[in-house]
Amino acid sequence: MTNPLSTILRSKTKTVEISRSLPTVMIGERINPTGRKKVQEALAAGKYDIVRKDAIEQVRAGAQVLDINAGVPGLDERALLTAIMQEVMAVVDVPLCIDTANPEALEAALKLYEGKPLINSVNGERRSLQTVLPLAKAYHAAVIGLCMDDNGIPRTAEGRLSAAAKIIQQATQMGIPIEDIVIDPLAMALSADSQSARIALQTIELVVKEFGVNITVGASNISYGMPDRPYLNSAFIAMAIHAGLTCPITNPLVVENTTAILAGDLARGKDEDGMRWIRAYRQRQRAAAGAAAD
Ligand code: THG
Repeated sequence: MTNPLSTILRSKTKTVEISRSLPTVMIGERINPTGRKKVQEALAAGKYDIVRKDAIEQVRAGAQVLDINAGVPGLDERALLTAIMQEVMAVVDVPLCIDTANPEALEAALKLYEGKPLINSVNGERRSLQTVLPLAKAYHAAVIGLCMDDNGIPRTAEGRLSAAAKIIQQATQMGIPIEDIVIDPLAMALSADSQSARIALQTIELVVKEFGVNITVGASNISYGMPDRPYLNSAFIAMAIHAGLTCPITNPLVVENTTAILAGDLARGKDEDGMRWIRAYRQRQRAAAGAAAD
């Protein structure tokens, strides 16, 4: 096993370290208008109160990084992404994960950001490598590399390892430190392919063994189209932590997600004396008692 690498992210005043020898870092997924009609309508009307609430609640629930996605059909992504980031930075001070496939929006976001963000994402396609990696380098940002290339998403873990290797090779050749690359194995819906979670898990194992880099994953993707989504997501999260996941993109307001992360960390020896597990339990007890008293 390669030594665990440390990815450092920074906001104006906070530093977050992601490493396999530290507890798992939760990246909050909720600032994402995709599939949220009400949020799309509010943003189109220039209303940002939902965004601010989503930011505050996720950080309160333990998110150490927030993913920011501003993809609303028909709206200018560059203007919307920077506006959302400013709203978020006004209410919380955690590092941001800039979730866009639009290079102009990405550059505007990087220009604006005070700190060291995580770019979400680059992939192994020629055009993506050529546009995103120079931006990551110029702005000293960390970057998520998706395990796909010009031929699409490989069907095997070995194929995805090759896509990761290509991204890591090109990035490091340009002078981006390997510890600033976070690999996403790509978790796809189990409803479309019952092997998708297994392939993602195996990809994590191979990439960790070969490179020791940090690993993210969109943890709720696998349950898309299935009933009882939280149970599937939480089982997958715990298994992925065992495989080497270090910073899932997930909904911190769902207790099955936060407990799966804490349980995975405790089971992997990343929670000394189980203190984080016990503290989270007590917090939930207090919250329940408070709610009952209201
Ligand atoms: N990898 C990387 N980035 C990603 C993904 C990934 N960014 C986007 C996505 N996948 C992760 N983010 C989300 C955000 C929301 C949901 C799923 C993934 C989601 N939303 C609810 C739904 O569709 O049912 C609706 C909103 C809600 O009520 O919470 O599931 O894979 N690098």
